[in-house]
Amino acid sequence: MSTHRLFVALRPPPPVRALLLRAMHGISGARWQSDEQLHLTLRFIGEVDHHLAEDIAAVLGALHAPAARVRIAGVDLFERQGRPHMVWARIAPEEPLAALHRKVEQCLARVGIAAETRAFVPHVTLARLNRSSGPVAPFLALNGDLASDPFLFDHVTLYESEMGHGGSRYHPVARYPLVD
Ligand code: 2AM
Repeated sequence: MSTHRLFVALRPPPPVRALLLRAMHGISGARWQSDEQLHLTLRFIGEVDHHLAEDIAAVLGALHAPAARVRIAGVDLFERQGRPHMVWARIAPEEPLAALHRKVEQCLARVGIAAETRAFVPHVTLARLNRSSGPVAPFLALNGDLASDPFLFDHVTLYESEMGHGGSRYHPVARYPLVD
């Protein structure tokens, strides 16, 4: 049976994506995210069958949570095995995002999705790096303090991820409004 690779995310509004996209250059060999790919994952679900995908889409309809007022608060690096692995944007404050993460987790528990064991680290991935990527220090020196005006995450999106050779494509499956 076919499966669906799902995740729940927040989509930055257009002016915030434009700010991020303007900053996204200056590391040779980096795989920069496209506008369509920019998001903040609240909960990665992974592969589920069609029936569970429908149950997840339905149960998220019960998500009654406040919209999160936040801002872009800098750009940073994740390392893996001592090498730069990913460039990402920080969103602050983190508490409203952590609260949303917990609410999504509670909804998913109702359809039998086991609680996540990894710590929730809110981030918007900007670029994926590999061994052949160029130095990141000049980019970080320029953008480490990248900041936006405050903005609102006013809905949550359930996405399906389709993995391909040119990177993943993310298809919105359903949107759930947050309360302003
Ligand atoms: P990333 O951008 O930090 O890699 C779709 O793949 C989204 O789910 C991405 O935001 C990705 O985070 C996240 N993701 C992918 N695999 C994951 C995993 N195993 N655990 C947590 N998040 C994951």
